[in-house]
Amino acid sequence: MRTANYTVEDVMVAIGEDLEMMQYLFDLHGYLVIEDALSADEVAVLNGLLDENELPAKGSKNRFGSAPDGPGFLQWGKPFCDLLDHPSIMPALRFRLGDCFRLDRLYGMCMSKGMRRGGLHSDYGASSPIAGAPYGERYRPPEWEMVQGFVVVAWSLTDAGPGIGGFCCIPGSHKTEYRLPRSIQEIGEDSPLVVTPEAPAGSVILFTEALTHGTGDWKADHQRRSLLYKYCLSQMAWTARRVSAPEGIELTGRQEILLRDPGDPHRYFPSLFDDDVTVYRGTTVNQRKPRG
Ligand SMILES: O=C(O)CCC(=O)C(=O)O
Repeated sequence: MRTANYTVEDVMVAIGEDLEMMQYLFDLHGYLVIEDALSADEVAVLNGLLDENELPAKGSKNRFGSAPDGPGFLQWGKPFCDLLDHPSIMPALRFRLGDCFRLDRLYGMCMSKGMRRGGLHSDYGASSPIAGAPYGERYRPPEWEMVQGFVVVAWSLTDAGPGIGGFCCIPGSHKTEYRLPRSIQEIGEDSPLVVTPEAPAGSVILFTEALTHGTGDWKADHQRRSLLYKYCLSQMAWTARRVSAPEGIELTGRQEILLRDPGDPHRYFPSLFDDDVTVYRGTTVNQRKPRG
């Protein structure tokens, strides 16, 4: 384990890395890559299940297995459900989202050689479409506007990175109070400010939705395969629709919590980090037991 000798380019950390360092790097850059988050066997099993489920044809749309509106690709097998609370990601999700968070939506992305990029965007903060921030003026979100409560976990099932394509972003952009300049928006990943992090098969990229990010052109002969699980604070939601539990697949208690409706943390939504999850008067409250 490295301790203090990181450079500003470092975003790739190892499993078991010092959490303090991971937290700092995530906060600094707005994203983090965890190397070898999945074993080679886990990657092979997930890819095998994707092969059985016929991904979109070459060159056609790049998303598959989306939810809400059903369980999405969770229905394709237990290994997809086991990614919901995989031990490789839970410590990092916890330091970004606290003890109470939920899965808001998910989808997969596949791309074949020559497929074109997706524009740079962020869902929260100065560059989000709902903020309506004027270009070139400092934007301070009003008190009611949430900025950092969404984290995307993108599992890489095939190699992605510089010279290949995939997820790209402007490191640190989640902190800026200025809207993305139009000149950068126009050239997207060709801007020297945009990086495409190395994300080999088995690694996972975590990023805040306040980060300016996008999809680069896919240049490799192999297919891009990435599974995106989008988590948010328990009291938040992107839509009124929900990801439903897959049929015929047994979920753990913690996975069931992740699929719950939104609720105030601890009061109406239990901690994910407490084994003592107790149903209390129709709601679930951790560490509180019914009387009598
Ligand atoms: O992984 C990618 O290609 C980018 C995903 C994206 O744009 C998003 O999550 O909004």
